This record gives sequence, C-alpha cells and structure tokens, in this order.
Amino acid sequence: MTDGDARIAALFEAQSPRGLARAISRAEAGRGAALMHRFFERTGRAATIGLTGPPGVGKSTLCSGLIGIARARGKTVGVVSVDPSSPFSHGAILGDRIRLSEHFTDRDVFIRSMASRGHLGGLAGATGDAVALMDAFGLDVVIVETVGVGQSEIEIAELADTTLVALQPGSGDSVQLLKAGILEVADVFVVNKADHPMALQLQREIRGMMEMLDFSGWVPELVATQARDNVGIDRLWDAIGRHEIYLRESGELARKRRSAFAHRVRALVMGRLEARVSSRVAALAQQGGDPYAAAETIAEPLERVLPDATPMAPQAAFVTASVKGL
Ligand SMILES: Nc1nc2c(ncn2[C@@H]2O[C@H](COP(=O)(O)OP(=O)(O)OP(=O)(O)O)[C@@H](O)[C@H]2O)c(=O)[nH]1
Ligand SMILES: [Mg+2]
Repeated sequence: MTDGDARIAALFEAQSPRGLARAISRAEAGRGAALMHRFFERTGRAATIGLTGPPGVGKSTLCSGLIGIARARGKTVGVVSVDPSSPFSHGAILGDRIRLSEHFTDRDVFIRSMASRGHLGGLAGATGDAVALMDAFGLDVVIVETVGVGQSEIEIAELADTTLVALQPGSGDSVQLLKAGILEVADVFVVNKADHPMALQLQREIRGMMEMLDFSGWVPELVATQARDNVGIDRLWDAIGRHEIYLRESGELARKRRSAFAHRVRALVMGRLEARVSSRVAALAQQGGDPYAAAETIAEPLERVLPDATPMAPQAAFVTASVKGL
C-alpha cells in the first residue's frame, strides 16, 4: 500500500466522506486494488439497488424519492450515477445536480457521478468498485442509476441485488424492452409519469409481455409512480423490500453474489490480458501469415500455463473418446 493509499485508508476508517470519495477516485483511475483488498471483507451488508431506464424517464427523480424514504427510515444512502454514453457528456450529471439537490447537504447521503466508458471493465469495473467501497464504508442502501443503453442493464443487474427498470408511457418503451431483452433482468418494473394518459396502456403491455415468460421464483412486480410529485415511491420501496426478503429466503442472494464475484474477477482478468493480447496481435499483424497460426502463437502458451480448472467429467471423457473413434 502506497503512502497515498494509506492516507486514504485512514480517512476512510475515520468515516470521513472525503476518504470514501478519494477511494472511489482511486478505483476510477484503475489504482484501487490495494484499497479494495483492504476493505473488501467489510462488503456484503448494503442493500444494492440498480435503477435503469431510457433517458429522461425520471430515474434521478425516482432516486431522489427513494433517498427520501430511506432517510426517513434512518438509513444512510449512497448513490452512484453512471453515464455510460460518453466520458464527456455531462447532461445526466447536470440532471442529477438538479434532481438530487435537496440531498446534497445531508451528511448521510453520499452521491457520486461517474462516466463509465474508458474504464477497465466498463460499467462493472469502476461502478462495481464504487458500490463495494460505499458498502464497505457502511452505507445501508446503495443505488446505482444508469441510462439503459443495451449492455448496461445487463451489467447493472449483475451488480445490484434488486434491479428496477423504469419506463415511461407513450414512448414505445415496451417494444424497446423486448428488443433489448431486458425483460429478464427487471425485478421491479416502474411505470413512471403515471400522470400520462398512456400510462395504463403501458402497464397492460408490460403485463402482456410478462405472460409470455416463465418465471421460476420471483415474479417481477410492476409499480406505477409519479416521481415528480412523490406519488407511489412508498409502494416502490415496499416492492424492493419484498424482493430483498425473497433473495434472502430463497438463497438467491448468495447465488447472485457468487455470480457477481465471478463476473468481476473475469472482467479484471480479461481487462489485464486484453492489453497484452492486443499488443501481440498488433505485432503479429505486421508479419502477416494466416490468422490461425497467429492466434496459436498467442493462445497456445497461455493455455499451457492455464490448464482447465475443472477436471474432465467421466461422461465428457467418454464422449470425446467416442468422437475420436476409440
Ligand atoms: N410528468 C411527469 N414528469 C416527470 C415525472 N417524474 C419525473 N418527471 C420529469 O421528467 C424529467 C426527467 O427526469 P429525470 O429524473 O432527470 O430523468 P432521468 O431518467 O434521470 O434522466 P437522465 O439521467 O438524463 O437519463 C424531469 O423534467 C422531471 O421533472 C412524473 O412522474 N411525471
Ligand atoms: Mg438522471
């Protein structure tokens, strides 16, 4: 641990928000390994909530409402607001400044905006570390807000205990939902802007789509809200609570956390290998030749030092043998 890390760790230990902020910055810069190592064993206590949906659906407004309820119940809250579109777009961040402003002066609410592109491991990387650090810091509830753009919903579901997918009426959201395949990742659907005349129509469409799927275990709930007027947020909070209880009682929470762990380790390893593999590929591309031979040059030594971790099951060995005609 460097002197810089040690200073941050001391601030973090002393429950200074600056310590948390600087630890997250460290992680964002790809230099968070020592701090993560130090604090990881404290993680696993926070209830983590992913909040995703198209631009302008009301995610930040919903988030503000959820913070309000959590604080009323005496819980401390962390928010990670991710803009996956571009490291240079400050649109969403500006929105947060306005929408979450009433909570900025609350010492028990820690809000952090970050751009995810360009970070090792994308959303899962920098955001995952921020969530883990907030959790380790002792915040009770950690909310991750991110605009739904394809891959990010899937990654947020991987990261959070409970995933909220927010949609708005009159925007063709339900069709988009089917296309993007995010129906499967939602634990709770939020139809926000329920004051809109098409709100009931959207709720019917979502229910219709859910009938086409087979759910084993948790069946996603659907909650209508008017976040701007703080209507329905209590019902949303209760739905999140029911999902948390389900996760604990079914054993799904432990499974989810193992899967998140695997996802994270995989992203870290792949991230580190990626740079090396790419530079080798670039060198080989100069030489030409056939791609299979080039790939063999890179992959074969890796495979030798990284043998398959699972010994081949007898069944599989038999199949391989018969395929070979033995
Ligand atoms: N009519 C109506 N407008 C709402 C409601 N909730 C939020 N809005 C408005 O919708 C706009 C967008 O809200 P945000 O909370 O910034 O939405 P967002 O999803 O966080 O937006 P991005 O982060 O930019 O993707 C704001 O003008 C809100 O006031 C609602 O229930 N009804
Ligand atoms: Mg927002």
